[in-house]
Amino acid sequence: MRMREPYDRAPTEPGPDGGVPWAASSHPPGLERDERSFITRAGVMWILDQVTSVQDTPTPTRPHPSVTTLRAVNGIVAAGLTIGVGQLVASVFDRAASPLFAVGSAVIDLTPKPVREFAISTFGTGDKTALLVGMGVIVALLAVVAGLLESARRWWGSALFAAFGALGVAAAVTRPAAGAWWFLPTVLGVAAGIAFLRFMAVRLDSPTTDEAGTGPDRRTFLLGASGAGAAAVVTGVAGSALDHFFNDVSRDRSAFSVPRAVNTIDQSAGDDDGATPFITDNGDFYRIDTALQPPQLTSGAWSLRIHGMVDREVRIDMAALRRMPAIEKMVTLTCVSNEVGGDLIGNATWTGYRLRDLLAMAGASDDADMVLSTSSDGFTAGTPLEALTDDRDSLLAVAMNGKPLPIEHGYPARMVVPGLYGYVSATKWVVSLEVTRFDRAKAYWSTRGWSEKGPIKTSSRIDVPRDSATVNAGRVAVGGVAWAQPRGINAVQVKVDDGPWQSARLLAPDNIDTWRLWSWDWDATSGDHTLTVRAIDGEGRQQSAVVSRPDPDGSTGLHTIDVSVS
Ligand SMILES: Nc1nc2c(c(=O)[nH]1)N[C@H]1C(S)=C(S)[C@@H](COP(=O)(O)O)O[C@H]1N2
Ligand SMILES: [Mo]
Repeated sequence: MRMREPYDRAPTEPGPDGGVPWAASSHPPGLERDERSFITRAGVMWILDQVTSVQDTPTPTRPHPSVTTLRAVNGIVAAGLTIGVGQLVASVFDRAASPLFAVGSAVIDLTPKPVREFAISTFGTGDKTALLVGMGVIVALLAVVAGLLESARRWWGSALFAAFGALGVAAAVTRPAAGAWWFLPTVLGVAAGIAFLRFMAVRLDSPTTDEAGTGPDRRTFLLGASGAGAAAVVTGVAGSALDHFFNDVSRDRSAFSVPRAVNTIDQSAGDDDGATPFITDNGDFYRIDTALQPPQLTSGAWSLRIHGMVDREVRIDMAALRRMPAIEKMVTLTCVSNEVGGDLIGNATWTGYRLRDLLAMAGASDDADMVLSTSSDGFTAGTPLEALTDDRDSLLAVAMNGKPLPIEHGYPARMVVPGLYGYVSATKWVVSLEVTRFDRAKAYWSTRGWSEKGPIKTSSRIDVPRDSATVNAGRVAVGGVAWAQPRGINAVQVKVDDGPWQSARLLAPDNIDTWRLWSWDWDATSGDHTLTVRAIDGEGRQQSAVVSRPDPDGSTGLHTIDVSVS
């Protein structure tokens, strides 16, 4: 049982110039300086007491936090400080250099294939948030260990910080886009963390602090911990504010004018009674990439280097690019990780420049068969040279559905290649095209067990009714999408239970490079039913019914849904 400590002791403890510094600025009129500082200090102590569970009425079940708890808190606050300072320092140069993002990005790059697939199928586009939360939990646990160790065995907690600092530095300097100073955010962050950890451990371990965590140094600790905790938050927030100030490209993007295309495509030609909109809104478009934070690249800072097996190396900036004729084209992007029935697919109108024209400026060697494209954050894709030079009009796109590319979709420039999965072709934030050969270069996912070539497999999906839906007997509208870029879709068929395949109606527009909307009227009878869909591509070939996983070159199998009819 513990009693509240008498606060009237507080004002007699001298602060600098007899008061406390934070009382000096704003003060209620009519109070003497001593009274002000007393009130302020009493206020701070009151708040501290609330957060540390000291009660007026003796409550033996809620004692002071024990010194063990305080040691754990010490570790957590020190870790918070490390991360906050790291974010702040990184923001001045490049936020990707912060220990948090560098380690997170390294984890993404090192994630084994099954784990990545699990993450994408479990968290979808929220996989990055899930990673950050997971990292937060691990950091917190390690921080607690460090806090306890620092007291149990002097310097061991600091050593743990240093060890993880070394990991952070290793992660940062080995990022593909790393600059020479990328070690700095981690080093300064860890230095701040260790300084705090050590300083506070001395207070906590002083003879005046007993096992129950009481004693004068406890106050020092709590003040210090709250201060450092606040500092961690402030540096973190200031870091992201500075980052916005220095690196945010949203203003640059708003000022970017979409080039006028020399061709026009008829946007009104589509039937509008599809189960899914033919054009996917930018905001609804799936996003898949390895970037923990989308790279921030202004249109002025951007340029594209075309090099390798070429007659002459070319570097083209945005101004030069804009002098070329722009075209627009509807293309459905598809992710190789898309499961049967999945939603990692979207269709947009892209405005951009023919990659064929750009490659022609450099003059690709006849010996070359691959273009290794690289993004500003070091992602690479290996695309067959032919897919970029034949008449499918592969694009270096700068606009998506009439708007500058959204930052997470590759602003200011990305590749869009009809007919190939995104991982081998759709490089966002693209800054380099190396003309090379498949037997000389390996792209990001090809070094991680995925197929070198990624032609899109014929597939189809039922969007209405939803799986497990209940519908009324009678006429039920069934509909969805089917795709086989760049072969197009000849037919879509639906079957109920083990019944015969029945032809669905294909909606306009009919494009070989986009998905095709379809609909089918079902005369539903009561009971539980399974609906299955399959597509026949433009070459007359049926979608494969063999069930296979996305890994290594795209899933196959037929999409089915269960519906109960009442
Ligand atoms: N820079 C970069 N570009 C990238 C990727 C990436 O990880 N980094 N992922 C690719 C993959 S796997 C796909 S499916 C498409 C997705 O494009 P979206 O996010 O615009 O839908 O981008 C491709 N381009
Ligand atoms: Mo993908």
